[in-house]
Amino acid sequence: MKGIFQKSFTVMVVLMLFLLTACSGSSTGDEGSTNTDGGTIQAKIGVVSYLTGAGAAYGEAITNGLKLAQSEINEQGEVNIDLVIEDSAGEAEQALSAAQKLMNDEEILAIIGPTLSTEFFAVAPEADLNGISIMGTSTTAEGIPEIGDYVFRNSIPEALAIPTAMEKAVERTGAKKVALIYGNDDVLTKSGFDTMKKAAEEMGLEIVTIETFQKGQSDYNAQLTKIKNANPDLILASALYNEGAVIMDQARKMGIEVPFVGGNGFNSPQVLEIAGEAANGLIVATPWFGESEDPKVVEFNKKFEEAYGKLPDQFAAQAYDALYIYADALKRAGEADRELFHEALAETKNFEGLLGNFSFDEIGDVVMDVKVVEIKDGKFVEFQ
Ligand code: 1QQ
Repeated sequence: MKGIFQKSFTVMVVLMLFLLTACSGSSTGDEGSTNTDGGTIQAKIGVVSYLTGAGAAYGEAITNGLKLAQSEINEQGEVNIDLVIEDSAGEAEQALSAAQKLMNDEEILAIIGPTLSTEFFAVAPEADLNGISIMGTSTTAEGIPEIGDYVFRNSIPEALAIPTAMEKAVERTGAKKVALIYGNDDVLTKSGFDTMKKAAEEMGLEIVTIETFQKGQSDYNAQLTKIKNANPDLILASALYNEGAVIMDQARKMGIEVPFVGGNGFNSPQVLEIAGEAANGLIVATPWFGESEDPKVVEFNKKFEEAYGKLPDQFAAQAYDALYIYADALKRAGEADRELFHEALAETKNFEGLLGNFSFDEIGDVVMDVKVVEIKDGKFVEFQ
């Protein structure tokens, strides 16, 4: 009698435990998974962003774009995304330790960021080894998606953007002689320079001088004097905004009037903020044009301004699209599982975002159109 009672008691306990687990819907040990709640797929996404330091405006725009997308996506109800945001301060080492913390948390499904290519090259190989998808929303240096299968980006590579801007600039100005200036201690600014030099050579332009600088430099007199004396028709500058804007300001003060062609680092309203009038004559390529009449862009501008008190820039728009791309992959994956998510993400094709039609190519790089814009009368306008 006692035996039967004990047996049925054990069966009852096992049954109750089973029911409890089934009802809570929690999955134990399943990487990247969290609860599915009434049909909504719950997922935690880790974000590593440049939130403090000289280039913090990049990270601020990115995280604001992500948060706006998050609130809309969660409101739609099919998926519910929790963002776990870590600051990298624009430093590769800090980015790596922040990313390691995220990767070691089994509830983190995938990662967005870090912001700079310099940081991304430290983090992405580790993410790839750990089998966790990572996507750069602002990283444009050569070689990023090639890091591995789990590595993606939705930002336009410099190798595509810079030659497009250079061609337009040369076509309009008839430039024949160019001067180059670049930061030689940053992966992106170095990569942008390599692209500029190669494109200049291919276009048959004469390179009259090549100048370098370092992060945080404040005086560019030596470099700009050489550039002025070499008398170029166009200056090709590969810099992040905080150095790039100061270079333009000092160049104009020295009487250098020729246009600048910049890389992705210049795609920020911070250039105008810092350089003011001196930023006129900057030409850059970008997938984003804030003045577009596309209703999606108009709506995004409105919501962003309401939420953050200023208009979005390219970095905010790319981050916003990135979270929607993740949400779309998550829906197709059907559950917050790192492996299923990775497979679905890699298959992203013809996603219609703020930045137009978007697909990944076979290595996780972008397939999309770029526009050329210039700063004229203190404003980014379409290049004519
Ligand atoms: C990179 C970039 C920067 C401008 C991002 C802020 O393009 O580091 O790749």
